[in-house]
Amino acid sequence: MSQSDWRKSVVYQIYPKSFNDTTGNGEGDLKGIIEKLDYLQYLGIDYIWLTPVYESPMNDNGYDISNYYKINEKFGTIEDLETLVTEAHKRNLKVMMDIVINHTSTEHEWFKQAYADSDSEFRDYYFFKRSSDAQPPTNWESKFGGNAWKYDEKTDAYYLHLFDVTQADLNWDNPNVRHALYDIINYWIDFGVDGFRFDVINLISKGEFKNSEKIGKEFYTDGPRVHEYLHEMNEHTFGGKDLMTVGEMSSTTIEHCIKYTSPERQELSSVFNFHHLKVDYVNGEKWSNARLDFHKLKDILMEWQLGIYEGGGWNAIFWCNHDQPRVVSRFGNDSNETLRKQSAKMLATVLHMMQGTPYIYQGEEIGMTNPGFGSINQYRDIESLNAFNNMKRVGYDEDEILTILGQKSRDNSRTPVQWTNEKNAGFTTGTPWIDIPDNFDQINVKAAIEDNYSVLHTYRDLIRLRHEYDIITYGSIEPLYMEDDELFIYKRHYKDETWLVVANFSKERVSIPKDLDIEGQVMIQHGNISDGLIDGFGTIVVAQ
Ligand code: TEU
Repeated sequence: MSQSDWRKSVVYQIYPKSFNDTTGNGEGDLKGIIEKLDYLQYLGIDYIWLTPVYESPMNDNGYDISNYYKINEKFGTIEDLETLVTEAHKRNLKVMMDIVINHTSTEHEWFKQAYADSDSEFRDYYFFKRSSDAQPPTNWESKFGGNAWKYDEKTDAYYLHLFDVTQADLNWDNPNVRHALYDIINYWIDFGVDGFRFDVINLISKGEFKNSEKIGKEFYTDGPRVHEYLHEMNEHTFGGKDLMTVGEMSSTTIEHCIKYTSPERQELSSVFNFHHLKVDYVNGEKWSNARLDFHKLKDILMEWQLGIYEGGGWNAIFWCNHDQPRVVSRFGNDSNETLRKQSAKMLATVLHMMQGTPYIYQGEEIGMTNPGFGSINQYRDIESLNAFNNMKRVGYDEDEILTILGQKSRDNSRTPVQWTNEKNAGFTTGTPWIDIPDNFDQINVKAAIEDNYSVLHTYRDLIRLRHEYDIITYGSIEPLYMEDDELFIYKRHYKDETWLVVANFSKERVSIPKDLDIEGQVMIQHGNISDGLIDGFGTIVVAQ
């Protein structure tokens, strides 16, 4: 598949720890992925995005890397990864590695030397700063709660960690850091991977270290030299090669994302943004008990679709990943099987008919739901546990906290893939590292394959349509009836073709706008449409 083909590709994200366990230790592994490659080929996807499998103390489940050149033995061996890549390629599947280069684990050799000796050559690989008034250098906050600076008494200095205290931010202003990171990327290019997902890559350039009104974001988000650094990284590594790259952009803007992904700027191929996944935050606060703001969702998605397309950039489009709740529970309806399947198909269709590269998160293709954990003891994620303690400390009662975690926690999407209705959903013969919701007896891959009307077959249809029809990849988009309270309606235009997409985000049967012509060749339809009405969570795509 050539570089240009990546634009017609669909990416499947694997969180290895929860994908498939072949050792019985209760955690997924590389051999478990190899076992499922035929399934992924059957699904029809093109790329596999592998979240980090490098050596790591796993405080943040691998996003705290202690050795970029070694595989965490919990996942297997470098030979297992070689086999995975080889077997994937045999099935015309490409492998995209996730690489975390905004920060390292504090167990990385660079940090250990920097921390041990303030005169070390690695001291300037990180941000160690003295403070005059026994306060942290700035009032910046970690995205996992608390201050973003950790004091080291031995050298009377603080080091910066925008995430966990065991994830020390790298100093990209130091060319030795940048070139050491380019060596790592080139190692994995030579290994034979087909692309990279760059973790929080728009945070790498820190501007001034000053006190902030916005936890520090304004000083390091889309920082002053970020485009310069990305272009340099492109030139020294994947540039000009048949590799797809995607940058995870935290709190970014359309303007920056056009710059990140405009081919002539030679930075990245595509970017993730998260603005559409904050429409159920109250005043931007994730840990709040709120539901979908449908108009905000439509507005943001269409703003980004139009902005990036007209700007010549490239979106990565997605509902779910390992940091987000399950979309069918969040924006659909998982209260019964009919509503779960119908709303999952609707959500899949409305996203996959948009412009950009779609990402499917493991289990999304069968409509897996949030697990509805009833106890804090079932939670595993450092962000969730910090949030629980922080909310408890400021007086929330435990039921309210569990309701909020049940809606927003990253653990929601980290429960194991439900393969069968057998013990532990066929994920492991051991004790799963995180509980599996009871609904695996109904919601599992085996049942989905056997059910012609499953969510899975909708995803397979959508992937096939993207591969077959250029309008989905290259067409422009035209939002329609944005004022409608239940329907998400837009058109795609390409050459002399027009496709109309109508999706009902409510569970009620509602009227289709009287002046909307829905005649045409039906490309995909779920739910009954008659007498000017569309079923609850009904969807239709017609070529006109
Ligand atoms: O996530 C970036 C990030 O900000 C996430 O923490 C996410 O946006 C947030 O949890 C939503 O509330 C990346 C990785 O995807 C995430 O798993 C890592 O924990 C984080 O970076 C640090 O590497």
